[in-house]
Amino acid sequence: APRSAEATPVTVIGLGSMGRAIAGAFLAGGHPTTVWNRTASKAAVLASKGASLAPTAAEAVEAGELVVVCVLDRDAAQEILHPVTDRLAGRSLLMLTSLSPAEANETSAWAARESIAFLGGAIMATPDLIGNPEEASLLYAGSSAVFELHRAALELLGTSTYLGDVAARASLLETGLLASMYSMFAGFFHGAALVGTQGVTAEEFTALALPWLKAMTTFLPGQAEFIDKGDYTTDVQSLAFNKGGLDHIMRISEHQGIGTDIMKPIAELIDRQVAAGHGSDSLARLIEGIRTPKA
Ligand code: FVH
Repeated sequence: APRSAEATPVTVIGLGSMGRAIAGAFLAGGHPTTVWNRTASKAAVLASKGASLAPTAAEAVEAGELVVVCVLDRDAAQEILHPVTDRLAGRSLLMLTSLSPAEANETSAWAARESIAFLGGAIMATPDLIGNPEEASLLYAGSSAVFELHRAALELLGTSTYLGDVAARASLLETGLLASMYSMFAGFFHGAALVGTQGVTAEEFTALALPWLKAMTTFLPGQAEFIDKGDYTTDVQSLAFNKGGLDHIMRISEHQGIGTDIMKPIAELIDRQVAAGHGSDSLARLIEGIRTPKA
């Protein structure tokens, strides 16, 4: 795309598979884009698309109003950024390196001490999805000024959601979303193993699982309401009712000779709540058992 006079100069530090996709999206959006990577050869394709290659991280920082860092982890990011702290002062720093919530808050506090405007981010996408707003979602937390100032550039990467000024939030929400994803996949794998004992293929199972799971997601807002109110009173599908369902799954799974590693913890969570006298409450009460792990 032609470079527009108004497009903010951006810098991308870290050209692994994600950093290359990010820099590519900025270039496609017409932003003057400077890149730096420890292994310089990874910048070649971006150079052929018009990126400027900075010989050092310091020079890369100086070229960008928005400096995006997407390297392996916090230690790698610190190794690169701490020696160039003075050059970052007065610029916008967007950290797209995966950080824990505590690391995100520490990085934000460091940036504040050094007069660096800091925005933390979490990428809910794989590199091939970057640039596609329907598939790629990015979560941001930290400086609202940085988010608003560079919003148009950020939208080039994917759908952008700002979560407030506490930097830890992006990482925390990312982790919650990933936990939901892994448990959904694990449940699907359990189901596929179970039906496979009677020769049903995973493909056949998927054709039924897709509309089923989609229909089940419509119950999530109702579950959220129970949780947020802290009131699990219900007259439908109580924990006692769901205990019957889980006992059934455990029995059939054992009978069919497959493992119960995925389902057992769910059955145990239900058992604990029922044993504590909450059998008539909603399934959403399981969150109380998760919040207070078994001693
Ligand atoms: N790829 C993905 O699907 C996920 C999606 C969710 C978010 N993650 C996070 O993004 C960060 C980068 O991930 P990546 O996939 O680009 O990772 P790699 O392809 O392995 O590239 C790693 C880059 O980090 C550089 N690097 C590593 N250690 C150092 C260091 N000590 N000093 C300087 N740079 C370092 C590495 O450089 P090089 O090996 O090419 O020289 C790469 O540029 C990550 O936080 C994911 O969790 C991606």
